[in-house]
Amino acid sequence: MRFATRAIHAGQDPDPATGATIVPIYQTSTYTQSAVGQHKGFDYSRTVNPTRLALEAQLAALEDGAYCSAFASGMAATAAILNLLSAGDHVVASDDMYGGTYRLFSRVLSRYGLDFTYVDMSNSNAIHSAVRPNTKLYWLETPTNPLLKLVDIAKVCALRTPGQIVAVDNTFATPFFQRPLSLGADIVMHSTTKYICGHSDSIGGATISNNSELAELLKFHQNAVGGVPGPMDAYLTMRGAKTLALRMRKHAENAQVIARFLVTHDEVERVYYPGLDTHPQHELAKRQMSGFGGMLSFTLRGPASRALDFAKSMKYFSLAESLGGVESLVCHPGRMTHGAIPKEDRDARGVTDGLLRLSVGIEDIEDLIEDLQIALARTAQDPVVRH
Ligand code: P1T
Repeated sequence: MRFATRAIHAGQDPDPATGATIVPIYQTSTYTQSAVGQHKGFDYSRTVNPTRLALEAQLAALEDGAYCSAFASGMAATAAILNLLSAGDHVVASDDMYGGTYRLFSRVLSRYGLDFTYVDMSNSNAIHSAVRPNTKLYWLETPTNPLLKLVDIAKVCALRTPGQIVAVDNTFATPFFQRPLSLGADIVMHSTTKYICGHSDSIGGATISNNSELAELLKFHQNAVGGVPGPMDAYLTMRGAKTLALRMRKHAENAQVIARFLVTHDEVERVYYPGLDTHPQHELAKRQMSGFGGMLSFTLRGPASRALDFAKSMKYFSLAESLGGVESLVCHPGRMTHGAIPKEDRDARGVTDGLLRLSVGIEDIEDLIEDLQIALARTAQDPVVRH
């Protein structure tokens, strides 16, 4: 089965009880047993739920994985992966990543005796020199949020020694454009809140793996810790994921046009998009991904405060956190999604106060370009552009 067919058919068998073509929302916490321990494979919905099972089968198939555990959020999925570690273990992580992941690592898990080293993972020498005898996990986000840096997944996997785990947050690329398991990763993680659901109406996460031992442990933690999605959210995510292929093509097509428009505009200082041949890792992007995605970031000429004015002057790009929905969003990472990172650290990593991030939706591209043109003119430094 090819990708778009898998998205529509994997895990989507007719309901065994009724023949319903669409997987029902099994809105139940528990299941009646005919005698103690005698049931149809379902005993309690934190442990197992038919709607969630269908979503897990669908997501595993999309990532070319054998096993999936669905979670209540991307953060819950990340936490479950970190639950595989023990006090005293060390993690090598990207210095550019979602601010909430950094907050979980630095303010929660470091209190539990885990050690983190943050490096520029676009540089494999830097990764190599960060490794310690107790390194247990490589945490990769690629492309990174919000600077769209790439990490060479196969190269990191080649560094891995027995007992070490390579986990990839594949939220930005989605399995439509990038399959980390086929590049050697042990675990793929998703915030399904984003492209996989695709309609900004549900929060969710997932872990996917081909390693039965790791998958068993992740399932154990899914149940033991309990960060599971409800059946309604599982259903919404599954429904959204059916159109992932169609949506991703359009997200990437629109983002490429916008990146080209911005990179040639006099009022724009710098554009971060892996689909531009000026992106320092464009060659890796072409090799590792089958498309460049719908996320891009940029800085404007002039004072950093201009970014704040720009962000609020748009019509179709809603000023909002999150990404990956059909509607376009603009965000100021420094004040919004990455506000949990101290300012000095943000500045050192390039997440400056002048940086803006776009989640390019699937609206008509002419409307999106017009929206950008108007906001650029409204906030222009150059009076000729302004009028
Ligand atoms: O929000 P949640 O579903 O818990 O997912 C967290 C998460 C994990 N990984 C990446 C790469 C992410 O971008 C996110 C969430 N990010 C945003 C809310 C954002 O606007 O960047």
